[in-house]
Amino acid sequence: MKFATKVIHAGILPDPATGAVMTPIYQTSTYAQEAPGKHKGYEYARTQNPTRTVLEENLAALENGIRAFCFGSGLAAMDAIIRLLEPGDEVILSNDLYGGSYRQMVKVHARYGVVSHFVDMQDPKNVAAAINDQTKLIWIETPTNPMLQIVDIEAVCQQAAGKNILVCVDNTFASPYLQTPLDLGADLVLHSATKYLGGHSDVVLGAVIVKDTAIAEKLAFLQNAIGAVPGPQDCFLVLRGIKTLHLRVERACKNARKVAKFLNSHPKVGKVNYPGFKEHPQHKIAKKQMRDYGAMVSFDLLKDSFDDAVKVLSNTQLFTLAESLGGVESLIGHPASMTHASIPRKERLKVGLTDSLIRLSVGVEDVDDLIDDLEQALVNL
Ligand code: P1T
Repeated sequence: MKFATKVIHAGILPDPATGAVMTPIYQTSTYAQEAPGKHKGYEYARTQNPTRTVLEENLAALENGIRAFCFGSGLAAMDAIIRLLEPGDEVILSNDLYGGSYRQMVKVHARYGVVSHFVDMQDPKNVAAAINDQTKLIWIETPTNPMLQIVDIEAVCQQAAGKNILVCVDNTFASPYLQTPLDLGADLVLHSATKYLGGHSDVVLGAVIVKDTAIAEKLAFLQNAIGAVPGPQDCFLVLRGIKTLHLRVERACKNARKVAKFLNSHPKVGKVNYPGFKEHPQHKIAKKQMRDYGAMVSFDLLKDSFDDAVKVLSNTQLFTLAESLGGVESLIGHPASMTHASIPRKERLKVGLTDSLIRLSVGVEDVDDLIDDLEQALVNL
């Protein structure tokens, strides 16, 4: 099945009980049993829910995995993955990544003995240099949030091969329409389905997709034992969003290309981070592993001024100032004070996350209106 067919049909059949074409929202906490242990495969809704089952089967198909597990948020999904590890185990992560992922490793898992190393993954050799006998997991974000660096998934997986090290790719920024990391050698894929999968800024949900039965069994146990599961209505919303994933992402990528070009030639703008530019240091890798270059763009101002950044952020009319990304509407954000505020300034500056860095999630509106909006916000600096 091709991608555009999978989003609509994979794992989705008319409801067996009624024929309902749209997956029903099974708003129930429990299921009637005929006799103890005699039931239809559903016992209690933390363990299984039919709406969630359909979403999990659809996600497994989109990422070319064997099973998917849904959680109450992207960070809850990350927490389940880290709980595959033992105290003393070490994790190597991209040094540019979502602030909440950094905070979870440094402020939560570190207390239970899981050690994090943050390295520049733009060069896979840096990953190789950080591997030791305790390394059990490599955590890749690509494109990275918010600097839009690209990590060569295949090359990093080769560094981990044969060493009993799992590789997880946070595929939130790309979505499975643009990139399928399991095909490139990764063991796990994480999604904040809050973003492109949901696509309408109306739901918070996370997912993990795997290709190995033994890891699937461990995650199924953790999902039930810890219980950070999403409700059926949220699963329904993500399922509905996924049906148009390819159309939305295709259009958003097209818009982002034009927005990035506009910014790149603007006299008030400094560096524009967008993997679609030939000058982007990993453009060739992006071209190799992605279908298109995504719809996230970040840039700083020629004069690195926090006050000027605040002016731009406060003056856009169509780009809404808000955290999050991946919805149909364009958003604008300030990573240093918003999504990445939990990362110490010194660490942020190391990857180029300046005080004036502005991040755009380009939506599916008419791109001329988006460009006019940015122009009027930049013109009076
Ligand atoms: O918000 P949640 O569903 O828990 O997902 C966390 C998460 C994980 N991974 C990446 C790459 C992310 O960007 C996020 C959430 N990010 C934002 C809210 C943001 O504005 O960047």
